Amino acid sequence: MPRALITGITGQDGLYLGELLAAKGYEVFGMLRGQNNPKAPIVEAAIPSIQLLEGDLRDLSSLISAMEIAQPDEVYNLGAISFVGLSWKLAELTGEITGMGVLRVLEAIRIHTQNDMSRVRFYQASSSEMFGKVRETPQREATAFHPRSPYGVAKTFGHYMTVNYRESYGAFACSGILFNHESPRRGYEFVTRKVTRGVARIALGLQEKIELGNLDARRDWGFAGDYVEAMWLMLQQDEPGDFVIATGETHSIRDLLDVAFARVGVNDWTPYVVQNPRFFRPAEVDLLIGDATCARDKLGWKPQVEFRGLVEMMVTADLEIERKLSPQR
Ligand code: G4F
Repeated sequence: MPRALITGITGQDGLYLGELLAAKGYEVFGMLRGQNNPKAPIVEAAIPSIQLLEGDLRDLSSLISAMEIAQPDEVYNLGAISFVGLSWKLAELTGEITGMGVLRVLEAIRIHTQNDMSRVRFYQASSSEMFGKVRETPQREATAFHPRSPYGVAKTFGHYMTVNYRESYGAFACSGILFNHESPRRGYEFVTRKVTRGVARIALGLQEKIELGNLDARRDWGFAGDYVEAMWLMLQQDEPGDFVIATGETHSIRDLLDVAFARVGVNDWTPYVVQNPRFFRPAEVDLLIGDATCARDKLGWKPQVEFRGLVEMMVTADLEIERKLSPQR
């Protein structure tokens, strides 16, 4: 039975990846921060066979202990402060967890394996936010980085550390440069979920408006369930590498609003959306669109859910959740 350790098990990707690995017969260990983490029951309900461990990306010794308990064949580092907007307010902590956390996991593997790092396969959750102010379109593995937020800078550090440990110690270390990926499990702070929840609540008469920031930014949005499959595939190859994971389509926040509101029969959303400067960012990433040709050719990966299907899936799920929360509607 292969053994996998996942940091960031409580997040959207951690849950989908844990489910995927458990279904493939893995013994799955999930790392959680803090005693009595309130999200533990959610993880245990989604992945009944999960074994939860305590550990913190700020604490190397806790990571070494996690390696000793889990004895993993594969480590997936998904833990991070992942909300870009927050990273300006928590710039130092973002550097500590999202950036330095990667180095600590790599060090924990190096110490645990006594420098024989190829024994443990490592996946780093890198991000299209590293492209930032994009140098070319579409973005691919060879595109230069120009991050625009403390989050993007921290992810770039983690990415290069992953490459460096591969080159320095022969680590089987892969970096997945994932473009935005969403699902009904997405946190409410991200724009897709904020919109799909808002649309559901407006349709049910529970909310009047959605307050947003920049409506003109464009993102390449895919389905998180498809993207965790790519993470696993990267670690099953003969050689480690870096891969862009994306749909190859880009849409604006306005397009997102069009599809989400159409799902509840509203064609003109302008009366329901207001812009609030609070949600604008000090520096914006205007356009992201990925070229996942390498992933398709080398991993045999391609996304299954397209943009419209994704947004409709999320509105449908939010209608169900909001109806349950307000049964009188
Ligand atoms: O949904 P977002 O917060 O995602 P963002 O910043 O693109 O980052 C996400 O994807 C990355 C992959 O590229 C991940 F690495 C990262 O961890 C995260 O998962 O914002 C998307 C866009 C931005 O341009 C933002 O300015 O939506 C714009 N936006 C407009 N109004 C808003 C809002 N974003 C949020 N969160 N809230 C708003 O009210």
